[in-house]
Amino acid sequence: MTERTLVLVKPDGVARGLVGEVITRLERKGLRLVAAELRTLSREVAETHYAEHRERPFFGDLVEFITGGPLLALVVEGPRAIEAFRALAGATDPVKATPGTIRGDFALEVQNNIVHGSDSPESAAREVKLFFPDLG
Ligand code: RTP
Ligand code: MG
Repeated sequence: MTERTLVLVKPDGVARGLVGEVITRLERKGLRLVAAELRTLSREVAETHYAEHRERPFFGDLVEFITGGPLLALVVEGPRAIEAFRALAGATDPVKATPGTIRGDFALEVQNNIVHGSDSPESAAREVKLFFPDLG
């Protein structure tokens, strides 16, 4: 069954020139791009996107980080795309992420972990709508 997920190349990934690397990896896997936009998030969109973490001690830093420069928002499609992209991304903490994953290969700090991928069908539906409200 085809599924859609929201992928972000976070501001650290864009600043480090890793956009092509991320897109190459997901296309090589067989996932397909449906939408793409380079944009700098407003505080409001960032706080909505990460609302589940509102009470966490790192929330303020996370919002500063994710609004701190342009990011690349992607909608990606394919069979079990949500799980497939999370597997490509690797564990949240890049030091624990397996080498061969995006985080495992390119990052060292938990906040600056290069990519985001929706974590469930409910999150994907909410996040795709937040970033691309006009997508059919
Ligand atoms: P994401 O939502 O960005 O795809 O990452 P995730 O599911 O793997 O991890 P999640 O628990 O949802 O955390 C969201 C993002 O917050 C930052 N973070 N910082 N300083 C910290 O302890 C900490 N913990 C998480 C990371 O950027 C993480 O991806
Ligand atoms: Mg998450």
